[in-house]
Amino acid sequence: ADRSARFIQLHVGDSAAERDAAAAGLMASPATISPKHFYDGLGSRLFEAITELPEYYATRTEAAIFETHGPAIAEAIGSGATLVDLGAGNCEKALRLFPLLEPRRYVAVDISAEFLRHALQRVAHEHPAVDVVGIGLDLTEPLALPEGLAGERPVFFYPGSSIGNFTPDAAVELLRGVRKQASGGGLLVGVDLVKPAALLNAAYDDALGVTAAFNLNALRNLNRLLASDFDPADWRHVAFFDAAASRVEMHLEARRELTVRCPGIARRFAAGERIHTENSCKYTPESFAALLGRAGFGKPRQWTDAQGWFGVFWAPA
Ligand code: AVI
Repeated sequence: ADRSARFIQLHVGDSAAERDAAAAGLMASPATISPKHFYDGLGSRLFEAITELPEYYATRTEAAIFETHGPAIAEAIGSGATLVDLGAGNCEKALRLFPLLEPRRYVAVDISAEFLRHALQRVAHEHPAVDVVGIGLDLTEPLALPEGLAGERPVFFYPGSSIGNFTPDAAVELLRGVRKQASGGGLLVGVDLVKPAALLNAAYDDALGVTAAFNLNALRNLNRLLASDFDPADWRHVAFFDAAASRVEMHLEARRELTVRCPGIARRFAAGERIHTENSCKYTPESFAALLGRAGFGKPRQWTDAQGWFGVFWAPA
């Protein structure tokens, strides 16, 4: 018989605090929009499209690492754990691990609750032996899973280099929280590695303009949250690798002088002025192992592709 997925909403979006934070980012100099505002239903679908772009190597390179080293990774981790999928999206990556890890329970966490709910219906239908639980949560909020949910041997799964969207200090903070809840288990995490700037620049500024649409969609989401009047047509997508900071930065640049208005706020932008929307930090195998150490994890195992473009780390808690 089918089992249905349970769903728990831990963080409710559109709260007053979220609006205040978004308004403060808009008024800041330089202005900022948190990358969490990319991911409404459309944004999640645009991100799925990004992962299929020829320029965006990350998703397929990570998948190839799991394909090649799956058995070794499974041997390091063991089977029958609770798989806690951080930023589950369409759950596809975790589903590929099911035959290797044979989890008892699958806990999928994502900010885009509706998108996740939809994906989990399929997971529960296709894997009736697995206890499937969805959690609607913004990972910029402290991660506190309901008591007992992670089980005795929690395996946290954080693929896709989403950890790169936090600054290193914020990443350590997030991973410390994960480690505390992963006791008896550990963290399986995918990390994008430093590579030639031309490859990185193309990956974040693709020829079809899908990444540009993904970036601009944050303005629609902000309009919904703040009742602001951003017109995406006034803004240009900008993305570049900053080698000194070891990160790709995404920005939206005003095509002309303009003023964005919402209740109680008028923010003037000069032509060419930018809103910083995302950092995507790139690590070396050594710098990421050091970051895991700062978060309190034990010595990690790591696997990479032949070109050394992407790394998968298993860090015992
Ligand atoms: C989700 N995250 C890991 C993506 C990245 O590569 O930083 C988001 C993204 N931004 C632009 N393209 C993809």
